Amino acid sequence: MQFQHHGLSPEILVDLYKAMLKPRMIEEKMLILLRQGKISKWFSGIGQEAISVGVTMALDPEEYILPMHRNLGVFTTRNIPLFRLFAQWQGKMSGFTKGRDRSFHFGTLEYKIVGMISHLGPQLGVADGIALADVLQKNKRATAVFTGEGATSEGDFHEALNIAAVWDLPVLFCVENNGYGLSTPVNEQFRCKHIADKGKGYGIESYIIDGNNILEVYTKVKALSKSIRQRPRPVLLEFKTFRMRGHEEASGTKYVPQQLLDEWGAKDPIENYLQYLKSQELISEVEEVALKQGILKEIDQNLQRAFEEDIVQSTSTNELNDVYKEFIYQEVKEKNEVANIRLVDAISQGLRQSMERHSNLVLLGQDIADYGGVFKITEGFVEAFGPERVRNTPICESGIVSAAMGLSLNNMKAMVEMQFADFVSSGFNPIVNYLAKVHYRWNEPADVVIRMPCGAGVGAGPFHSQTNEAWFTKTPGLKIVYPAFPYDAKGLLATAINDPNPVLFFEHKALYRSIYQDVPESYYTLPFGKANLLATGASITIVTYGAGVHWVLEILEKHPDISADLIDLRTLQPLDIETVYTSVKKTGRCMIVQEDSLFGGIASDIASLVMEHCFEFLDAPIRRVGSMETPIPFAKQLEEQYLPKTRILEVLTALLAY
Ligand SMILES: Cc1ncc(C[n+]2csc(CCOP(=O)(O)OP(=O)(O)O)c2C)c(N)n1
Repeated sequence: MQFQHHGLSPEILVDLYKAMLKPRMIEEKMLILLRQGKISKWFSGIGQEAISVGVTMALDPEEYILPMHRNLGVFTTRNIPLFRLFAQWQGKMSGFTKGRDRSFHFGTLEYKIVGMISHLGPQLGVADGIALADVLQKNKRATAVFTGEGATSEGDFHEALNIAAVWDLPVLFCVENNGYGLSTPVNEQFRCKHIADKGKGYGIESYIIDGNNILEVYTKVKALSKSIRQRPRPVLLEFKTFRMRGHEEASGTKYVPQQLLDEWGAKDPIENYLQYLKSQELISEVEEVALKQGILKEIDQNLQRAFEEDIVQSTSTNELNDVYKEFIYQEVKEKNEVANIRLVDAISQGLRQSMERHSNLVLLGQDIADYGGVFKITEGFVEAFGPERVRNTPICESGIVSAAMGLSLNNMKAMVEMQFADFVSSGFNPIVNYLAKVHYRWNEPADVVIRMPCGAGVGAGPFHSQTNEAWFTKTPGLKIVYPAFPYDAKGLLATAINDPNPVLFFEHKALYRSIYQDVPESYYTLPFGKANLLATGASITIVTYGAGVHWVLEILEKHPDISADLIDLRTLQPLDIETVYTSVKKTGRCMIVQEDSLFGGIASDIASLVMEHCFEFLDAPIRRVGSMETPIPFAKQLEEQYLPKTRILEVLTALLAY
């Protein structure tokens, strides 16, 4: 192995060795503890230390690094106190996740580290968002994100590189090609010769670096990070290396030919570098021994501290309180001037006023810039706020939701417009696994609003008509808003943007241009978790939201003899179930109307809650009305048959006669 010092000072040359030695020695200790049953799982980075250490040493301390499961060297090089790392691995309080997540699945903004989620790929898009925030805030900084060669097969890799390319984001995409993704060798993972070959496809620079040679890693990354700070652009780096141990310790290396292990064993990044330093007389035997003793002592002392710490204790209240970041609702009262506008106008106005109030708010979405979005909500926004804050995105929902997460981690707020709510399925993973869980896992909120133009009745067929709120009401950590009127939509959108938690904001397309209301022209907010009682009556409680509200209103108008409480939920998470209980206790009957197909929807949960809490007050069974259990058909007659609108009166009448 050839080492060239590239004029680096003796101190740096030795520091690089020290920095690699520490994670190696920690790992060796962990392997012993694993055998003793004192820790549960271990993902080894032995043999790959030069990459984590070289990249981290090359970056400035205030630059973000997004490591994966084999990058212990990132954490140690950023000087995280070892007892905190050990406590993290033991699920203890001094760790970074209060015992809620394991191993390297955490971030710590104190050290500018943003750890992975198990799904690997979303990490790459998060790096894009962090880098975008740096560019927008005029910080001349680079961001480094790690991935294995296996995870480059995920769509997220493609999306993140493509986004970074079209937006000229200063991201170092660091691929550690260690030969295997669990048991799958590279030739079953991709067809090109090198991962670096893929850079060309994205129109970005790429380099192959010997990942076992610390001097090559450090000097190349140092030069590239300097360059991309000055001239922001992404760079793809393929580090050639090898995974010397099993995917995790329990899975072994039986499938790896011994010859490969021998070849790469001879290229050990630490041992070879030590010999080089000795040949240059930069380190002596005595210094080497003293260094190792020092690290060993540090490990033992810190381990003892972590072992001595009590196992984590919590209460269910504590756990529940950490799902969301605390948000103290600030009421902003409306002024008197009103205009009679449509739902679509109210949303546009609310969004525009939020852009004026929050200079760190960035809008992301397909065709939202000059084109104004397919529903024209952002028409004129580019002129008002500039193309940096109103950004057309490539068609890549997962990458963009991840980028929104990254913006939030780096002091910005993000609003993502799904072109149609249906397409959120392509961004589902980062929403339910990253945004929803990040505050509970490591106390950082996802300050992201995702706008969801949804709903049927517009003859748009199975992929442009869904109202898919139930995909998300299931997931703790998300807030779900679903207004039925322009006034509510404007005020609730303002609150959604103020709230630092991830909010899915549903906007019914069929209501966009059909529902008018007098709406205050000034900025105002409305609170989450407060249903609206739209009609009062004695005989039955009707609970609904979105288009359902207008269907029921139409029926009540046509049948003034029906004496009903009509509750518009407005937000589904938080859910104002108390208003429902109060009403049911008065009326003794309850019907819930939802537009989505019935099974597994919010109506089922409300029915259960009412049954559990109001059983003695009920004079009739609770009835749910929803769409048929089919995809949404295109032809008008079929769509009408699918939707519940024509079945509401029948159920209502039956319930009243019960
Ligand atoms: C979306 C997803 N699919 C599968 C897995 C299971 N899994 C975890 S790591 C891994 C292999 C990753 O290989 P690579 O990206 O090369 O990284 P390495 O482990 O080699 O460092 C697999 C299949 C996962 N965590 N997430």
